[in-house]
Amino acid sequence: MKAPIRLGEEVREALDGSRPVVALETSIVTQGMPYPTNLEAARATQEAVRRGGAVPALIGVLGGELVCGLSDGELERLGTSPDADKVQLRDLPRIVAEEGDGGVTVGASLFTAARCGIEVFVTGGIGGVSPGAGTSFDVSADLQAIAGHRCITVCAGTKAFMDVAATLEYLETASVPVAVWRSNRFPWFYSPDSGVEVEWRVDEARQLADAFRAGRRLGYEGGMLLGVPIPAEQALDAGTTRAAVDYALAELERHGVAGKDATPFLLQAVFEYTAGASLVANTALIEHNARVGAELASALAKSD
Ligand code: PSU
Ligand code: MN
Repeated sequence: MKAPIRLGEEVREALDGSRPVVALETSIVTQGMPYPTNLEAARATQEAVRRGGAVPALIGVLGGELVCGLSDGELERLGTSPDADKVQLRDLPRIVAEEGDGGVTVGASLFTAARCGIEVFVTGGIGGVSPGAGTSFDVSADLQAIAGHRCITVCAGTKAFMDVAATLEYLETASVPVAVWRSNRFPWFYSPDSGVEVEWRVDEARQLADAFRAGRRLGYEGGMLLGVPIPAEQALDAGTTRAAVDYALAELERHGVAGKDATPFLLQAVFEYTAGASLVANTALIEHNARVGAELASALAKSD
């Protein structure tokens, strides 16, 4: 049997030397963005991590091998493969056994990052509590994974078509500390402000690094969440986000799409409604998150 998780060489060296590493997901590459933007965005995100002084670790499944630290060739293979699955945490055992290919969601990425000892993970937007969750029970598995793995997730909020207030309620129930970067309100993915207030604002990476360390000393085993508002000059205005989300949710209902296909469907509907502007914003926000994530990983490395 192969080793359960293969580390990319650069990632292994960085971890061995206790240098900062930032984990990255790939469901955004295989389902979240169209080719070739998916590859361009993944490369730009890795570049932003490097500029911030950390080593990027793209996670994915290739031929049944769970890899933490995909090479550029492997990224390209994943981003052009028509058979690449969306691998949620529960899909990992099956896809590995079937020797399949797949992009990993936030949940599956956090599982992998935590097992490799990586403490910072960057994504665009996390899954959340969907607006119809009261009857559909559609609550993303990302939330449980954030609660259950000792890693800080850096995101621009939950995806805009989720119920932000309900998602934050869920995270409170799950005892996940939620901080927002230089703002008092949780971000809204394509737009900087969801209108929902949070208790914890951080203005410097060190503040969050200190809290993470404190949690570790106390024996806190869970994760933390950092919401990073998209920079205003790259954001969609709130009215556009609202209208695009309403349109996408109506389309979802009209087509009866549910389960793991819902998120890719909604992203595509928002893309169509905004004539591509959502994709530009999505690329910008993940790059920005990567910069903040690298700062955070550096602060954590220093505080060890
Ligand atoms: N945000 C994006 N694009 C994406 C996703 C999030 O802008 O593709 C992916 C992430 O991988 C996230 C997943 O973990 O969608 C959540 O899916 P679901 O809502 O089905 O749990
Ligand atoms: Mn869902």
